Amino acid sequence: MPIVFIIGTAGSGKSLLTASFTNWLRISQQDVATVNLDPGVMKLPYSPDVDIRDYVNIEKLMRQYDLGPNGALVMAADLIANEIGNISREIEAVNADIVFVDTPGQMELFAFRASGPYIVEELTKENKVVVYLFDAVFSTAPLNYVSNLFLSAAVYNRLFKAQLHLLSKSDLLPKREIDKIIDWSANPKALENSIETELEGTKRLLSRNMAQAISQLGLGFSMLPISARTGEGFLNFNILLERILARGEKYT
Ligand SMILES: Nc1nc2c(ncn2[C@@H]2O[C@H](COP(=O)(O)OP(=O)(O)OP(=O)(O)O)[C@@H](O)[C@H]2O)c(=O)[nH]1
Ligand SMILES: [Mg+2]
Repeated sequence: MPIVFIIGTAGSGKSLLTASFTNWLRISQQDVATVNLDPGVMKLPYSPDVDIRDYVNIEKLMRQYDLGPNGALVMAADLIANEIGNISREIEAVNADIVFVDTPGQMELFAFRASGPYIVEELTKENKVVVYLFDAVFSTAPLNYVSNLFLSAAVYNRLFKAQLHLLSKSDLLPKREIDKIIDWSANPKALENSIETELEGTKRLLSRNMAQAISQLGLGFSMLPISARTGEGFLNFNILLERILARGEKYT
């Protein structure tokens, strides 16, 4: 029962992808479970089989400890870590073929505090995969793209699980824009060319150095366009997931 963590910056499409991809898998008769790990979410586009809001209540934490929303989310992340045994048992009891975990909107709370990697490590002893979403709309400019690349490398560095990369909301961009970003992901020279032609001054220098640093990390990198609205890319996403789970590939 592998566990797939859907991670990405705020609003990158984690919850809608969890909803529509698990629906798509269910239509092809797969036994799928969903877990909501976002304690602050008000409304979800799916009914989670396991819901962190049954364990921690943000509004109650804000009232009880006189915290603002972010303080309460930090506290919630630590409380979730304390409940990890119970949550794991709940997931195991669902007994699905594959489990999709929708992570909190505030990615930095999940990936960059101590509790996030602990949760990823301890949430059952099953095989884990991280799916990192690049929001297509925010990836068209080379500097934004390279900054997000850095974030994804930082997430890999923190969680250290097999990680695959999706270009989410691909339906919102014309095909030539999508092709350009996919080309950047597959071909460092193409990214370098765009940095040299589209940017100037400090932005060019910064992007060039960041792109080179990522390249020197030696992390293999390719990206798949996907749309949680149209279902585009689902078939290829599923093939990639199956491959990564079968072979235990690291950073793809
Ligand atoms: N057109 C389009 N819109 C999308 C897609 N995926 C998500 N959205 C929209 O983008 C917004 C954010 O989507 P969510 O799924 O809530 O994103 P999220 O990453 O879960 O957001 P947080 O949990 O708040 O960080 C919503 O308005 C979605 O309807 C997509 O593939 N295509
Ligand atoms: Mg969400």
